[in-house]
Amino acid sequence: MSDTTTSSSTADPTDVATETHLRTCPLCEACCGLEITTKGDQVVRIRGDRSDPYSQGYICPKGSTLKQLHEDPDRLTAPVVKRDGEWVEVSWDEAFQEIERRFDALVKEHGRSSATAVMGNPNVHNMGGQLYGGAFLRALASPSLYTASTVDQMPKHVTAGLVWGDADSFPLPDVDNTSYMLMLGANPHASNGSLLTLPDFPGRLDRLQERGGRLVVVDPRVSRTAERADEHLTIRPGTDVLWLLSLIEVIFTDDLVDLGLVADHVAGLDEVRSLAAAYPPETTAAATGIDADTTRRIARELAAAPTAAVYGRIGTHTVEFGTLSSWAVDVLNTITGNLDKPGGIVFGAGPASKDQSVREPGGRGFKMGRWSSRVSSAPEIKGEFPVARLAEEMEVPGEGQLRALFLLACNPVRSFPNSDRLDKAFQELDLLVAIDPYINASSRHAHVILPPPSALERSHYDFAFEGSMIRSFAKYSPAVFAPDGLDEPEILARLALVVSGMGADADPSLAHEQVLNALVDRELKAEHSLIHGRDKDEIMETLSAWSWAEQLLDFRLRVGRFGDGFGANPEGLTLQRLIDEPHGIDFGPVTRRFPGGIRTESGKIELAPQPVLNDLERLAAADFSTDGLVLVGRRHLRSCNTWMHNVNVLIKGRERCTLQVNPVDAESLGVTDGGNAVIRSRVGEVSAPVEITDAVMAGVVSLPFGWGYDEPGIEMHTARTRPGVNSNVLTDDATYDLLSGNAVLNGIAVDVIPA
Ligand SMILES: Nc1nc2c(c(=O)[nH]1)N[C@H]1C(S)=C(S)[C@@H](COP(=O)(O)OP(=O)(O)OC[C@H]3O[C@@H](n4cnc5c(=O)[nH]c(N)nc54)[C@H](O)[C@@H]3O)O[C@H]1N2
Ligand SMILES: Nc1nc2c(c(=O)[nH]1)N[C@H]1C(S)=C(S)[C@@H](COP(=O)(O)OP(=O)(O)OC[C@H]3O[C@@H](n4cnc5c(=O)[nH]c(N)nc54)[C@H](O)[C@@H]3O)O[C@H]1N2
Ligand code: SF4
Ligand SMILES: [Mo]
Repeated sequence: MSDTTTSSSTADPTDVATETHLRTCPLCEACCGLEITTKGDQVVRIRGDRSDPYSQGYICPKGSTLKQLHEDPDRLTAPVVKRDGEWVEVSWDEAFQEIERRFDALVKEHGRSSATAVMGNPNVHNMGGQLYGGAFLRALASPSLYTASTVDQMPKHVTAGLVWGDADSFPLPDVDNTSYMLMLGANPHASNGSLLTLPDFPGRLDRLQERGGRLVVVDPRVSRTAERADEHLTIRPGTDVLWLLSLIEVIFTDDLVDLGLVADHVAGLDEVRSLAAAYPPETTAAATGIDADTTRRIARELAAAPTAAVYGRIGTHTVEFGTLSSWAVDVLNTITGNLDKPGGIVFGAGPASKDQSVREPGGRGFKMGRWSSRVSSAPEIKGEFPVARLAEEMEVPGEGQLRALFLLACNPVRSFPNSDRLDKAFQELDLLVAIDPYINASSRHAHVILPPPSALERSHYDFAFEGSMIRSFAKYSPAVFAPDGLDEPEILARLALVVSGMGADADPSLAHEQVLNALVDRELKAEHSLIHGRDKDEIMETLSAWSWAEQLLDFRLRVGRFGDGFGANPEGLTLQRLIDEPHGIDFGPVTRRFPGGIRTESGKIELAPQPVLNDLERLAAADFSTDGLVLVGRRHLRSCNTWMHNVNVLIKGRERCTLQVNPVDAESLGVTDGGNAVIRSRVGEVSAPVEITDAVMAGVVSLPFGWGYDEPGIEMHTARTRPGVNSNVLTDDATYDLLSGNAVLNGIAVDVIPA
């Protein structure tokens, strides 16, 4: 079902036709449109698709490396099983049989609570994880679950859940239309954005400035984004919450509160006023390093701007009070009249999703802590436990001790805090299964590795990110090449059958049918559905021509907000229509979400939810004394978390895994530019080359995240030539953001000494 425009090439004597394939880059949240030229089974060229209405030709240096990733000799193309310490390539049947043998024995002896799943970032970038991950989890029936959300955005889920009752509706700054953007702890010039799908985010910031808008960046480092901003404020890591509370305080004290379009739907304003009163700018300046006059001025600018958007990301979330920071951002957007407003904060309206705004306000609200973890009693949030509590669940004996882990696109030994501790615990497991293309720091400890096909060998739709776009946009990417192995949906389906006890030889379409039937049944029953009460057989018959993932996609598009409702709206969206418009379809800017989309029990936007009030007491008791060095991370445009350093074009050139040290600190520490330094935290130490630079504020050092490829057993040979060091040896799992379970990855107390 591949859409290709074929043209015969006159220049080439070999007479193999060149083909052009249009698809979305699945590597980061920007979701850029790509134009891929192939000749036979070779990729000739990858460039930005200028006719993609959302990304308009933008591409970063990673986008074209889908070719190198596809061709990487280290990428596994068949399952491997470890026998007597050696990797042996096996058939898919043998791989699933091996898992079945080990898993059944384990469950018989220790029960289902001895196994869990750990899901990593790439799951949100592929249809396998998005559509069949849930089926696997249900089949696994483990009382626990760990995902990369608790090293990332869980604070934003929690506040979205508490404030407007929908944990998966992220507030999106309308960058294309705003006149003032206050950005904290994000560096889209490197990351291309997160919880905000905005291809060419840097270019869009330029245009914001060109049309007279103002960009203010708050970051302990002079990131590339900070450098280009109209104003950059350096802040002591981990103190954003204090500064944001001061902004709120000024807006109340100066009587600048304006609730704008949501004025009739806000509760808790008086509570916010009284609790912010404890944080006038003078009281937070010493901790944050931002003087009171500047804070007052920014608060007034924010309130006065015709449209404004406050945006906080990794740097504000992966800290001890990440959820309070996230909440304070939501409060600021609300009390400056920018919530649910064009040019302010908008909400996604993905074509495969429902229109929330047409319902009455109110809902079941957001519940957390419905159960807790075994060792530390950490509350579940969105069904998950904090990854910072994973190691202890493997280490501490007793009923429910974790003995089996399924790593679904996750590399915890590089991406989770205190990773050396995890590394040791992984070696004690009775069963470790990794769905991963590489033998890396985590999967080297696996008993079985199941490799997914390359990104070019799979079809793609951005279920996760269509809702983070400021326009409603849909695009389908058929596979460029046929998979050389099992597609990820089928890997997950077969794994689901194995762990459900149906066996390695069961027909995987059983798992798919379960997913499809559940989806269709739910929709047929739903009162507001376009297909409420329709004949199921007719619907199933219509879908049957497609492949598995396409059946689910076609269904969701057709019952979604622009869908054809299986004939109810003949002009509406179907998968076939998307295939016929391979650059993607732009349905225009997102429209207002509230009040219909408010899903709290009260039907109000709850600015002062009880869990936040409780956590503010924890904040009041916290120690923000400023002595000692702290470590923050950073990303580079040519990286992608913990796995893309095996692409030579992305790692060549200047050494990038350096410890950045401010000249003032370098002097007192006695470290030299280019020399090595030992960086030591409570939990571990690493040694890295020093880069002396004004790009970090005094008192702060920075080491990038995602490196460390030189340990035994890691089979990533290009990465090994520039291995770098793993910054998560230093991050501490003892402290975490209690309200969301999120790990603390920034603001780590460290000592630095010359090596
Ligand atoms: N110190 C520090 N730690 C951090 C962060 C930080 O800023 N600082 N950032 C955190 C954040 S935001 C995140 S999201 C996490 C990311 O960390 P992880 O969730 O571990 O995700 P990745 O490193 O992107 O990839 C994980 C694994 O997926 C594999 N993979 C790649 N593509 C596919 C695929 O299509 N299918 C499958 N099955 N596997 C695939 C890769 O080989 C890799 O082994 O790290 C977190 N850790
Ligand atoms: N090239 C590339 N792109 C990526 C990724 C990648 O690894 N490489 N990863 C993807 C993923 S999974 C994610 S989640 C996104 C993340 O995207 P972003 O949220 O933009 O993350 P970073 O680029 O790490 O930028 C975080 C910034 O926070 C700053 N910071 C650290 N501590 C604090 C603090 O306490 N307060 C404040 N105000 N700032 C602080 C850091 O100096 C850094 O500049 O990027 C995605 N895109
Ligand atoms: S910014 Fe780069 S990695 Fe991200 S989607 Fe676009 S091309 Fe791919
Ligand atoms: Mo992330």
